[in-house]
Amino acid sequence: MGETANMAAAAARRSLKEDLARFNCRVHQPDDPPLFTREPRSAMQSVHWRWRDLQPLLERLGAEIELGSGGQRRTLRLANPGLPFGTTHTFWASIQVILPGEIAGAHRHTANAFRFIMQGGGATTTVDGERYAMNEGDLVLTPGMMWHDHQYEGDAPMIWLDVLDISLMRSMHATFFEPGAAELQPVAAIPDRSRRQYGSGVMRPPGAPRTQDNPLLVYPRATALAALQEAAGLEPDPFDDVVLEYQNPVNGGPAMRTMGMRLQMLRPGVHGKARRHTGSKLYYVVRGQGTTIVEGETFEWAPGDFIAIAPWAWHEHLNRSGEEAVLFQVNDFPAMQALGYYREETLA
Ligand code: GTQ
Ligand code: FE2
Repeated sequence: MGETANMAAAAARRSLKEDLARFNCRVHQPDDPPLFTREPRSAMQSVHWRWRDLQPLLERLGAEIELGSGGQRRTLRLANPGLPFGTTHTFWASIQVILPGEIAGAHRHTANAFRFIMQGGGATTTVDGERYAMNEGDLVLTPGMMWHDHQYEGDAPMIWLDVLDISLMRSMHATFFEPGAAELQPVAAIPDRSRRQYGSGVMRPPGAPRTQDNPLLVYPRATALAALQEAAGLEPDPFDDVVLEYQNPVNGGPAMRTMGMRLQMLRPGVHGKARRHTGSKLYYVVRGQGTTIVEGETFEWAPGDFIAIAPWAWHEHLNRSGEEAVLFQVNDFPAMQALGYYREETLA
């Protein structure tokens, strides 16, 4: 084609585009970006947050940020530098700081949330009237639209990891939030009801629950660690060494609808196989030291560190130390699986 013919063709394409746009329509033209990529491409970055950097920031937050009323929270958010919002494209992870005598007032929202207690103990959280103690290593769930407030009477600041599927909720345009009528909810006469009913993991009151929704709201540290010790007697997992998922005791599925939580032990000398998958995840180092290699980048982690893994990024874990390492993990696999978008690949 000559120069004039080229210009005429470009003008015709532009004219077609403009005519279609007037009616809120489009057609794919050769100079448009493709609809699909061969494999996932994510702006999310794999990131390592170090406890030695986070700790002074948490102290500053405690000293400089007032905790307001109306359901406010004081949190240090782990912000992904590749994204405008979120720790990953599906969830926000934050470290919540609560000081002696404080109340984080009642509210509810569509986002699903949970807390994994990082340091300290003695706070309580009330979820739809059910009150739970929060102590180091415990996992407490706040499923979507359940009322929740936190109260702390201890004598030193306490911190926990909060994870909410806020980025997913926002991308689904499904944000609802309501402040509570009062700062604290009325508390039911029987404490820890769901743990008394379902918390042993092996026994429960007879009779079928009415729904498949997870009735269990708390997973105490001692229960989770005992299960992990038992699992250490199984054949090792080729990727994760010893790994267990926090389960919905009614159907054996993940504890939350959108987010999966796991506890993992990497024993000294272990070198897990590499894997990549759709969906994102975040590790919190509960104890020990180790290495995670993500797309050729080496993250040397220590207690209190966080590591986010981007979608479809190759990653593998090593423990070159002489002691066991324990990682807590949150992922978005339940949401991905519900939508049929979960895929993974491993090296042969
Ligand atoms: O504790 O209810 O980190 O609503 C973000 C939003 C914690 C909470 C967060 C929340 C909460
Ligand atoms: Fe909340």
